[in-house]
Amino acid sequence: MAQKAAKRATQKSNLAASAGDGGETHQTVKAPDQSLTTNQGIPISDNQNSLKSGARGPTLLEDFALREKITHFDHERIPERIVHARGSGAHGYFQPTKSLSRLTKAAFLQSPATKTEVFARFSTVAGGAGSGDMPRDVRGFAVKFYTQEGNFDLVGNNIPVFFIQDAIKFPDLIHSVKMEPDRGYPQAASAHDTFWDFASLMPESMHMLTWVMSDRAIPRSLRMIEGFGIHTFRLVNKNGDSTFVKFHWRPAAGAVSVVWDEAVKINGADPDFHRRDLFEAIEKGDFPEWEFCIQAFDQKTADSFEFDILDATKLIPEEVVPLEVIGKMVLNRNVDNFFAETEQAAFHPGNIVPGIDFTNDPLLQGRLFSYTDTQLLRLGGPNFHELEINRPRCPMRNFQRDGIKRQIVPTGRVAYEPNSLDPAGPRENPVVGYTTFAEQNAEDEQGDKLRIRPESFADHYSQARLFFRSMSEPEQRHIISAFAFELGKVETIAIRTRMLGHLMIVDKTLGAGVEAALGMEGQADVIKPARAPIDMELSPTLSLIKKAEPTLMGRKVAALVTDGVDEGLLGSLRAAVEKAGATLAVVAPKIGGVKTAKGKKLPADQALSGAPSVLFDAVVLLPSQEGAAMLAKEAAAVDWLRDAFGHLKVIGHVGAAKPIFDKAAVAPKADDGVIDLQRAGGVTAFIAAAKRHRVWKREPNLRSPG
Ligand code: HDE
Repeated sequence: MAQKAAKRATQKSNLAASAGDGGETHQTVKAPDQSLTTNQGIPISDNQNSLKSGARGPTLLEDFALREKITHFDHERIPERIVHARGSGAHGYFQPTKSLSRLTKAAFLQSPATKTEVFARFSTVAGGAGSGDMPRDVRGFAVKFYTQEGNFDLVGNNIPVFFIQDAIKFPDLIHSVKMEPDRGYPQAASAHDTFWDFASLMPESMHMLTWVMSDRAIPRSLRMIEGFGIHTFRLVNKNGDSTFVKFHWRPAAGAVSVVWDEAVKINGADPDFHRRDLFEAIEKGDFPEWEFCIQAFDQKTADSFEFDILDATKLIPEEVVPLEVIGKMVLNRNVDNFFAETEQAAFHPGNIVPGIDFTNDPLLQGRLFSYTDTQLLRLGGPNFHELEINRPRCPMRNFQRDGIKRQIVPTGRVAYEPNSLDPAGPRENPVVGYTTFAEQNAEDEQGDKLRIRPESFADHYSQARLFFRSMSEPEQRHIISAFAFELGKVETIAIRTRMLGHLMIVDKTLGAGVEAALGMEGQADVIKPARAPIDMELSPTLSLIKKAEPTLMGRKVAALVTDGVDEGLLGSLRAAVEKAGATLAVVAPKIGGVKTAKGKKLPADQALSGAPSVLFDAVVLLPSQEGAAMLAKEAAAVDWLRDAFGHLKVIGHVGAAKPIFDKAAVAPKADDGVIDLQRAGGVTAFIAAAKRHRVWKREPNLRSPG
């Protein structure tokens, strides 16, 4: 006992600890309110040993603490989302930049003084909850606004159009992209036969496919994606006037992507790349921010389009209907508990507030059924609205009762309405209550019951052509490479030739480019489009590269150092990087850090083995002469440089790094994105180049589309 007490006294922790008879650690309470308990509140005396009959005897069924703990553990998992299973969320606020009263009566959009709490969840679509963050995939962009008139959920994506026009095709689409049912792979990847089989038989998916094969599907960060509500919605003002609207989110940090080879490597180096990036940015106060914008238009404008505003495979170019900024969203608080908040968050496009309304888009109409239905299974019953993350922040009162896992305890004898026994109870409110916009303007928005796709939905190629032709040259190259990569993974030749046939209709350069990249020249099927595509006015704002503003805000620069590093240069680099709004990570051969040229200890942020250059936006190599000789023999260091160069990053270096450059076969003056930091103005030149994100002109010498 005395020994145990002595041991306890030497413990650094504020908890008392001792070793049991088997040498196991026991940490015991210091204060009475610290007692570990069962879920029933019964204090637990020993959390290390189950109850046995004799020290080496059988475990007793009577051990309620053991039974409760294991039972709860056995039930920890809930069904993951059938789509968008992999996601990351954060809290924040929304604030209008002006009053939108001219278009909507929605209370949260009336005044810049109103701040509305929000919860946002970003996700991939195809993979399971444990899949990596970097597949080529659409990203979900779901925002729950806890407004004073109830919850409004804008459940969108980072691409403004969708694969299909009618909800009845959604299970087929998702079955085709998920892992194939007999073999159970591939996980989180569209590069397989079933997806392209379905897609190639679904001409309406062509526009979305060009987006999904573009850089948009491999974003650099969740903080750097655009978001779209996709469907046409309505805004309704206090006079009852309706205006059509498309919702957009524009990231303050710019919309930026990585290159495909980088995405593949990031997924291996850090499968949580996006989740970690979001969490860490918020943790250090670098709050992600988006502008909330609308494209508002009337029926006359809608009628002037060559496409149907109810067709979710079409967008409205910004050049035709400009974006109007109406507010901003800032995410400034991480979740406290991933499961309780991010996992249990239940979004639903049908969560809508007065002043916003649906349209007859048949995809949206189907979604209005699906989301509640799926939560009933996933969250185990009809009371998921009571979970902290889902409950409205305004009062909620009605006569719905009971159901599994009910938390609220209603009082009184009345659970119906009308009633005379509870005159103070909840009643209809015809003044502020939600009223659906009743007027349907077009003749074909009402009538006989038909299973029919309107003819106005029949042009499946014009906007795919618009998108491809509006891209910059590097982006077009990436789209061709992406199609070639994906179709190269498709084993069934007939699926490849069918897809090639569609791509030929979209754009000859695209179709022929993919044919050549596959080595399948002249093999495209001849496909007759339901409606011949037209050439639309190009929309440069669809291109990420064309509209990119030079910036380093929120980016990460890495410095690879060794013993003997010039700390003066590192210091001025750090100051310049931080001044530009980015962070500098010191990467060293060992996590213990290095000794600078002046003999000072320099701590490392990361060890080279765990920090390949794919995790950073721009890199510098600052080894000493001896350090460089050592790193030139280290594959991780040579790859660090080779990959940074191959991924078109801006690279700063000192002369001593030459042996690493030689080994990586990169010329220290390869192009104006490889910068000698020791030359006059070297650091400034590095920052200016890094702000341009990538050295696109380097690419054609490094890889062909195939
Ligand atoms: Fe979803 N979708 N979806 N979807 N969706 C779900 O709801 C569905 C569609 C989107 O972070 C599910 O809670 C149907 C378009 C996001 O929790 C489910 C159709 C768009 C999220 C569902 C669509 C989306 C979901 C699965 C075709 C962009 C994640 C789990 C009519 C505008 C929300 C869940 C989160 C999630 C059904 C099409 C976006 C099954 C039937 C188009 C961002 O209800």
